[in-house]
Amino acid sequence: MFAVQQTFATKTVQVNKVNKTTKASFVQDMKKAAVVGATVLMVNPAFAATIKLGGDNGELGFYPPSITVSKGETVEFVNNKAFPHNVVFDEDNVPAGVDADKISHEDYLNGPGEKVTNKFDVAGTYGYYCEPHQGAGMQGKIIVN
Ligand SMILES: [Cu+2]
Repeated sequence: MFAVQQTFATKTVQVNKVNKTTKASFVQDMKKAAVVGATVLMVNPAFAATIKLGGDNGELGFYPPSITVSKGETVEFVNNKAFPHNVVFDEDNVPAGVDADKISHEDYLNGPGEKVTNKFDVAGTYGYYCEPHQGAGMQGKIIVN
């Protein structure tokens, strides 16, 4: 948003010393800029936390393994070490009405820094695990308030 606001300021200065024709196109530009601004807000939902897939020393786990976020916030899962990993929500441990399959990311994350995100709109507790490392205890919990 800061960059957009700066553009507005620059254009305002220009408009003050030019004619009405330019002023009309400035209004058009303002409308376009407003649309762009709204789009930016839509693709940048409230960001809550980053969870690392694999510990810094190659531990098979999610770090941090348990977090609490607010409804509507987005959590990102970033591939760190000891991949491949994936993020699968436990159908027996998500809030009623939430489809665990739909919010899971079953495709393996194979490269460092690869990420997937989830936006949580329903309050409750979400249990999840990594399929390849479930046996090694790679699981986590997200509490949405
Ligand atoms: Cu894993």
